[in-house]
Amino acid sequence: MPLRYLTAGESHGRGLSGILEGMPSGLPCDVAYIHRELKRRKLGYGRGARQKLEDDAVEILTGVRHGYTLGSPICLLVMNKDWRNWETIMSVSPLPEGTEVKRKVAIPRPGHADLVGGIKYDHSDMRNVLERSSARETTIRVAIATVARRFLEELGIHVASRVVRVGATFDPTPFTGHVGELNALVDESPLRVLGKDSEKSMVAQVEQCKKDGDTLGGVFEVFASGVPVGLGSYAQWDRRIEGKIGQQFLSLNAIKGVEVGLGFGAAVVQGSSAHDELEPGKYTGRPRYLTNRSGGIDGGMTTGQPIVVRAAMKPISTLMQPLRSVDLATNQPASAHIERSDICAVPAAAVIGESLLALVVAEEILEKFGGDSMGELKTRFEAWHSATRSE
Ligand code: EPS
Repeated sequence: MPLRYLTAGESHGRGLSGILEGMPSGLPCDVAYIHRELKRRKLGYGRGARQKLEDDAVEILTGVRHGYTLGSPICLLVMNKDWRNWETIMSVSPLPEGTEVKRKVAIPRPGHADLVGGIKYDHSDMRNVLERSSARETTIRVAIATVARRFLEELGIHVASRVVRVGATFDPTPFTGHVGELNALVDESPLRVLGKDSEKSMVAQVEQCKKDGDTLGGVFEVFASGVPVGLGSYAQWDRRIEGKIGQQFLSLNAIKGVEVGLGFGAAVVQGSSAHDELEPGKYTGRPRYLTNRSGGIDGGMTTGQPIVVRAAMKPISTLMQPLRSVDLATNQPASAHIERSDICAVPAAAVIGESLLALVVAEEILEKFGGDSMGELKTRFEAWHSATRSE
């Protein structure tokens, strides 16, 4: 049975909920572990005021007993503290006759879902669009994915991330360490970046954008280590694991590009510099790779080397110095709607990217090894992993 999950909730509604179906029984699962990842999602210089407002305390409503999963659906809940300021605006019940509805959105923000969402769902008040299209949804997606992350850690698989670009500043610092140690290295950095010089330049850019009422995007890199050989398949288009990774990352707000391994860099080199040559392994009797230009994926399947994914995030769509737009009520030129927002959310997107990669790897592991309990799955996983792992 595939790993499935759904989320629900609006940014300023009562709360956010999510259901994860397909996780085996016997997995340790507690709110403290999930809450730690939700706090990491708030990281980053340039994050908006909402992050200070919310503590994102998560409740586990179902599927867990005495700290372990039951094998039944896991329902998580994160209440919005900000709801108390939006009770009338976001009231589920009809408002009393004559109540003025505040914070209506009639002027779309270029780059967000406002205009197209209003057309698609026939909403004249585009708040009905932005409330669900907001990146606030990633709060519950990270909560759900953190259960999958814990599942991977039980199997010795770790995910981590770092920022490699903010606006005009690229960080050339290579990361060659252990994936499990990366987050401790970068979480203290205001932009979650390895290079100190790059960090200074990125901070300066965020400060300038704050002064100019502008926003910034960038590029982040996500790793998964300890991944077994053979997740995904070349046998059918929709089983290629890089396709699933692409869908997950492109489903995240503001992501406009995804690459695996060398990615677009592979387009500018010759084959002799693009592929991972092999040599006889010293200990396993199996070939070992000399490089990891493939980013841990060849032919739709994991190679056993670390998965490396990079994603390009466009700048946040809400500018305090608003862009040109149109008042849909009058079809007259107007400045775009302004909503509380971030200046730069690339560090947060990197943390969310860890969750997205964890969801894909967990789904593929369950697909390959099956198992209704952690014991059953671990036996199969360990047998396969020890017989096929690359050096
Ligand atoms: C976000 C919550 C949102 C935004 C931001 C990210 O909360 P609010 O709208 O109340 O400020 O701060 O969302 C966006 C920038 C966006 O364009 O959707 C969060 O929790 O990540």
